[in-house]
Amino acid sequence: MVISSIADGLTRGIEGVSDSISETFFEPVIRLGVTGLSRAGKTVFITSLVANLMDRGRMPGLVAAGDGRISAAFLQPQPDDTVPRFDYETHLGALTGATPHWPESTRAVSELRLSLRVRPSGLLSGFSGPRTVHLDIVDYPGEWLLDLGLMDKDFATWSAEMLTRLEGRGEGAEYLALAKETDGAAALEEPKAQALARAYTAYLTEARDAGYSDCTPGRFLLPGDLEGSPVLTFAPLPKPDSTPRKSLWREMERRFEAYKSRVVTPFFRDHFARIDRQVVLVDVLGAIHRGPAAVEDMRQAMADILGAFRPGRNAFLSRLLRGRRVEKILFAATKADHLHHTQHGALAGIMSALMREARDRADFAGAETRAMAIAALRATTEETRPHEGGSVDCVRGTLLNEDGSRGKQAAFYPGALPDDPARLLTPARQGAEKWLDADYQVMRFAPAPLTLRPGDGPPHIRLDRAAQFLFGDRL
Ligand SMILES: Nc1nc2c(ncn2[C@@H]2O[C@H](COP(=O)(O)OP(=O)(O)OP(=O)(O)O)[C@@H](O)[C@H]2O)c(=O)[nH]1
Ligand SMILES: [Mg+2]
Repeated sequence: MVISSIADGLTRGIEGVSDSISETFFEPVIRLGVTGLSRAGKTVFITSLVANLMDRGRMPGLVAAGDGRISAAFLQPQPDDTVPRFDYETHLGALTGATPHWPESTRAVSELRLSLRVRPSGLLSGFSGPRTVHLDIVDYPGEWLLDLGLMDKDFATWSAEMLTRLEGRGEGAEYLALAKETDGAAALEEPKAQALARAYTAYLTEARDAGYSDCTPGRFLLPGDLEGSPVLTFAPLPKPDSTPRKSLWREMERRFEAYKSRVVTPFFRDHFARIDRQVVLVDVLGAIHRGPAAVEDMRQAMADILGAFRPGRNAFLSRLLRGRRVEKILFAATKADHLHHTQHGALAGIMSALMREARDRADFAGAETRAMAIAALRATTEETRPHEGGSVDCVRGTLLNEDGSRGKQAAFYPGALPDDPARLLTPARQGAEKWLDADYQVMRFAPAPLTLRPGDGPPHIRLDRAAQFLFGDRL
């Protein structure tokens, strides 16, 4: 499937450039945002989605594909010339090569345009020929959404809030001590500013590794090509009594404002504000495995991230969106191939409950929402094994060693997820240290070597249903 489709996509793509301009008005564009915290599975999701839209044999749940109305799918040059292209071919090569491996971590926004030739359905089908629908897929780190909280704050307010938060955290002690002995009224010395920013970044890194998700400014952790630039060289400070011109405080304040206007605003304006449909990927199983604190932290991070989807609360975002809104949001618990299908319902239930708590605070400005358990790339097969006189439903796959090499084949049972999500979410919220009735395991599996029938994309779980919810109505 792979080679022919890519080659096909390339030649067609080139044809496409010349005739696309006049047609643009008649060709609907769907901008699909794909986000999630780091390692949630964004890259694998996009790669497998695109591969499965090119070869649609495993996409019966996408109605237009099931009905055979999609006659072609091809990659085209994306419309945004300054955004890095999602490196589909490299990621697909990683996942489907002779010794398949997971793709590298990606740390910035990227975009890909997939165009579909679709025959209309229903009454219109006899009257009009196929149309082209463009799917612009935008991959961006969920962490960047957390910066929205900075937009309606000034430096003094943000500093005070951050320093208070650090008080309660062991990870923050070192930075706090440094900030307290710093005189913000003194004249700016660049090495001092850099040392503060470095120490604050070190705190953020530690806090993130400890499982906290409220780690702003988000770009400190994922700086990309901004690394070392003044917009990333600030840190929260206690406000001195006087803040003379050219003081450290004044310069930090200026850089904070620059971060908002030069880093955060362009992201929301150029990417976020243009999204029509959104999928938020969540590694629920990974969090459950790490324990109640990780689950609670993830719930809070989700609520913060999802704040971006209720623009009414944020003056900055309301101005930017001017009434535009995301029409559908899918919350997908990823990596469901770690579980036997008999447990997928429970996983979707937990995803839904996590999302419901966030939704209680806002209605997502009218967006339609859904929760699902999916696996973008299925790395396991199911197996029922005898166990203590009964049987147990497992999954089997190739284990992934710590160093990334492929380990041995193993059957694996992660533990029974409760049917009632409250059995996990309540102790998490109450600050339990470990799960009471059960222990949940997670293994990392390597992607399985694939031999695909012509017309079939890579194996997945419910990727077709996810696609149907996200954009099936527009095909
Ligand atoms: N078994 C299984 N593992 C998956 C699946 N999707 C992702 N993973 C695992 O999750 C890891 C992260 O996936 P990515 O797609 O790179 O995640 P990401 O969100 O793009 O991560 P960053 O680019 O680092 O933000 C992979 O290396 C795999 O180990 C899946 O469908 N099944
Ligand atoms: Mg990625």
